[in-house]
Amino acid sequence: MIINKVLLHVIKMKLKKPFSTHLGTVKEREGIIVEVIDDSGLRGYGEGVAFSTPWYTEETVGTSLHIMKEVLIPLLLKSSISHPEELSTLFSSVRRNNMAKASLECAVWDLYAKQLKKPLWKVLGGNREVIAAGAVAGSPLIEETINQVHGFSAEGYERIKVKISPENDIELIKSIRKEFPHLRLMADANSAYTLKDADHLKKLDGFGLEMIEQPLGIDDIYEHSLLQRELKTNVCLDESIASLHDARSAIALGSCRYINIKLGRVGGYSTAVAIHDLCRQEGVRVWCGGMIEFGVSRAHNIALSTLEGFDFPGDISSSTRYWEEDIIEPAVTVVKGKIKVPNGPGIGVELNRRRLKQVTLLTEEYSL
Ligand code: OSB
Ligand code: MG
Repeated sequence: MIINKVLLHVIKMKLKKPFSTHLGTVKEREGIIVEVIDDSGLRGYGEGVAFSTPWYTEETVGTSLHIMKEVLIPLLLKSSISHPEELSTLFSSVRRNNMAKASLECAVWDLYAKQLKKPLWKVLGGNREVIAAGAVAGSPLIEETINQVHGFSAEGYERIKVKISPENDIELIKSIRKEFPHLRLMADANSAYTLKDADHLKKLDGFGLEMIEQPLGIDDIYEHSLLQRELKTNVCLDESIASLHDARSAIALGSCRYINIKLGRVGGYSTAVAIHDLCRQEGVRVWCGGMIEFGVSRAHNIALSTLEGFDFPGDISSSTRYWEEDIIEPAVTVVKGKIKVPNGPGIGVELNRRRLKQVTLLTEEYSL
């Protein structure tokens, strides 16, 4: 593959409604849209999913841009790779910075599939024509969270996640269960608890939650294994799993029964697929996480979710969940809780250049 140009578009869009966790509130989303262009003019698309500030992981839009511009893009432009798998070796001289790596790696996979004139999901070995969607409520208020759950449920979402913390957990889950006794419901704590809260968390066992995501420390694997032993509710790890090695440790220790796989958090498809394969072999279930992302990342999440092991609905919602208008066409739509996987080459969606331009703060071009 000869990649002779890379474009970065830094974009910013207002969310329709602010999204809150116990860590803070996202009102506007910045992101980086990546285009890698080959010698015949074909374009692969990726998206940098770091936030403006390091509230979720250590990376930010600023650190991603720095690592991409100063290190990763020069490496990519001067290399000659024949397959996107080779990027993990090419980028191995750079520690972590997984979201920066993933944005380029995913763009190269898209380009590679377009060169083959095949949908990316088929190139990856996926076998699902339709994937199950899932929505996440993000309000600090119980009333408003319940309203959001009503809205999602009316739109056809069959699996709904809510954010919890010690301040709202029991009351929130109890009130939702009262109105939705049979809903596939799960809770994400984004590391709001410590092991001392084990007895408190046991109180959630009676509500039939599908799982509780990342209750303990963002880089903890060991204490989650102690907690999982105490809880009936399945533990799912998100923040703690940034590599294949992390997944191996979590499985060996029995720290979780689910792993939320995010392309950005693990550095792209190579590691995402390796974690998926390992989990299947070891009987740990996986699903695809979300990052309040724009359409390019949504399209990649859809491609990833066609792999056999992604049999639990992920945090993949329609473009209209967060955006008045997305930057891709066609936008992602959810019908009866499902998303149809596009069949065009690569990720199967195009950039909506008019919309992209409206929300672009800065575009930079790098070439050989
Ligand atoms: O912890 O899964 C998370 C959004 C931003 C950062 C972290 C997380 C989330 C979500 C997914 O919960 C929300 C979505 O993309 O719909
Ligand atoms: Mg999470």
